[in-house]
Amino acid sequence: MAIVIIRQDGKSEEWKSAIQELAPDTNVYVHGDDFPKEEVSMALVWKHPENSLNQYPELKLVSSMGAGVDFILEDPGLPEQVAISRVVDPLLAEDMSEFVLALVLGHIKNLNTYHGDHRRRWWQPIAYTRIKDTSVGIMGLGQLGAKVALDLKGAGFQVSGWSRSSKDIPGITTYAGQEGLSDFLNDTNVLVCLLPLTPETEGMLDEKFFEKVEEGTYLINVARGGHLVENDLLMAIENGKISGASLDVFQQEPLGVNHPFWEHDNILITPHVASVSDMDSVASLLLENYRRLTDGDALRFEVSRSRGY
Ligand code: NDP
Ligand code: OXD
Repeated sequence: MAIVIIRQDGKSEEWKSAIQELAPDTNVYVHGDDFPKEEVSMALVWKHPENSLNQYPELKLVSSMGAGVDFILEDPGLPEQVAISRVVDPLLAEDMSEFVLALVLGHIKNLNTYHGDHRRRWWQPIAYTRIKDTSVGIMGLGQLGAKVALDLKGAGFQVSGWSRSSKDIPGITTYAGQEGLSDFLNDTNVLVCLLPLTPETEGMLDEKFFEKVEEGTYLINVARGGHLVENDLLMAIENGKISGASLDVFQQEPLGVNHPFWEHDNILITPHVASVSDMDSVASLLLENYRRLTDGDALRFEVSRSRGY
């Protein structure tokens, strides 16, 4: 039994060290090195190359090294019989919550606009909005969305949330399914996308969707670039349905140098950093599932292939 790490961002060796420090007796390999492939029972992946997983004949479990699994399920070479799991870490949820809080506050206090004005040496006061007068709507009330919702509520915002199945979260107005979407959007000044990317949610932030939002809604997308039809956002900002956006994720990452988002005054760009897997904390979670796999115990944080998350 062994673990293989498959990533393309140059961080595999660092992860290998973090895992081996916690479990010195475990065989941990880096994809691309020379080692017996048939030893590997668990693959730890982050945006791995297509058709790398099917090189491991004894693979039983593929774990994302982050919260999302969209890139695993999209791999045409994903072996059919393997289980899939992901990272569920309170630290990841805390980091996401802090990031979203920063973006919402920056928006209601006009910080992005002042940043542009500063560059132009313009002294131009703008009316601000108070926390208690701001309704934030969270799309996706899972591990991250629910934490964000509760923390924003605790900070004094009016908060609602939308998910696939009904939820009962104290202090949060919740809506579910397509039938609840319009009411949810009517209730929202700032919309935060924290959905997983699935065939159902792909491209859902599109022209038709933007027609349904309240005039002047602000969009925060910290989920996946695939949720957003990027040209439709530009049109929605042009026609005033959307007042602006903070975007952490994009159809193509890194965002191309000629992309129109870079030049847009009402769009704040961050480079997919809302919440980054903490190596020490995540290494021990990944090892716990490896131990469970090895001992034949039930796995944690398994993903449903049919739901797509
Ligand atoms: P979860 O799987 O815990 O939660 C997903 C939520 O989305 C659930 O509430 C689910 O509803 C809801 N949902 C799924 N499909 C639909 C649908 N069709 N309609 C309505 N609601 C739906 O995910 P996490 O909270 O852990 O993570 C969310 C995403 O955040 C990740 O998939 C990842 O893409 C992104 N992410 C981004 C990061 C960044 O740095 N930018 C960092 C970490 C994650 P229900 O509860 O009913 O099942
Ligand atoms: C994740 C991410 O899914 O970093 O964890 O986007």
